[in-house]
Amino acid sequence: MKITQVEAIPFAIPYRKPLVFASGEVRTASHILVRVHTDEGLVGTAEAPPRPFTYGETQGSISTVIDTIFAPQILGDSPLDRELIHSKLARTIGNPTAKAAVDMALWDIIGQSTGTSVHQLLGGYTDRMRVSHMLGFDDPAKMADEAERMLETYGVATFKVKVGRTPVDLDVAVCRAIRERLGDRIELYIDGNRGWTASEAARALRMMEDLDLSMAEELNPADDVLGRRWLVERSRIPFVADESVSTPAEVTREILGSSATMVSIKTARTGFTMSQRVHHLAESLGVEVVMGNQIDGQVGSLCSIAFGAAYPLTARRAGELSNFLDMSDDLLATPLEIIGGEMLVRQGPGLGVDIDPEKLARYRQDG
Ligand code: MUC
Ligand code: MG
Repeated sequence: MKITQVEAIPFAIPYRKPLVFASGEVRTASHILVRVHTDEGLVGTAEAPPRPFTYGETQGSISTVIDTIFAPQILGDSPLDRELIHSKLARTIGNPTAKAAVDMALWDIIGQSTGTSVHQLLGGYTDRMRVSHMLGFDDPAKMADEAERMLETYGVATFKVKVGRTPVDLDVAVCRAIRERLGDRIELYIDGNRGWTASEAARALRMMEDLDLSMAEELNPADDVLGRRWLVERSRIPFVADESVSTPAEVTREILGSSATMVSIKTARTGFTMSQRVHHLAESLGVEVVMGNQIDGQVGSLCSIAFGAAYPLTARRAGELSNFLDMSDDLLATPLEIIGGEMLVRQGPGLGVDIDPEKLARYRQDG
């Protein structure tokens, strides 16, 4: 089997409820749908979300790097030879979501060609995950309303609250409002997207000591090397590295450098092949993980759960799988569902991505 074509299709779907956080905001899902074709007629599909504020990629840069560098490098290769393909992709530095989408499309082909779900190829530990929902910046009452709605409508009982604004009291008030509204029915954790300094973050954590937060993510930049170590040493809850660990090597550096005590795994940036390495590394180091959300659409969320439910370590905590609910529409013919706070893995073969052709025609931007 040989790769005959790699498509990078830009599409745009507006958000009903934009997500605003310390490093940026998303109002439209302007993503790239990646389709890898083979001479046996199989097509692998995945999605790349451009996040300029996190990785420097844009919709234009992702389609350009795929069209002009990655596709010519891998045409004629077998989708089974992932290590060969990755050695070629690695000649271009950066571009994590472009590489990840190509990788996941290859796994989709391998699953289809063997009649197996990607989830089982990866590990097949469980068929479901508990779901965690990300809450972007807003007023305390509105954010508590949204958390209550998610709990009542979907049974979602884990919330990651975006923080990192100054003065820190703004975000402390939000976390307090959510905890007061929903009590011990929910798990609450925070993500600063590098918005605070070490001392601001330390103050905020002190002010929230009674709120039973379960984790704190990227409260200040990992590049504030000593400030970050100082903060992590004082934190009484696990400190999650997210955007500071976009490669396995960065995981090693941040964990061994005591700049984090947990790791967020995002298939949107490490695909399945590199996410496996991050997972195995975390497991070997004895470090907990959380399945993160790159503000994924349904295709991306389907990939996250295929990976997250494949291993005990990734399935242990609720995965961030629900923010596609904030979009006005999506591309899948059979939408993902969240029931009783859980999402089921989509059965294969492959990833089970069923793109609705009419929706793709409506939202694609390449004419
Ligand atoms: C998150 O966990 O940080 C916001 C920026 C980004 O890169 O991902 C999102 C969610
Ligand atoms: Mg994060």
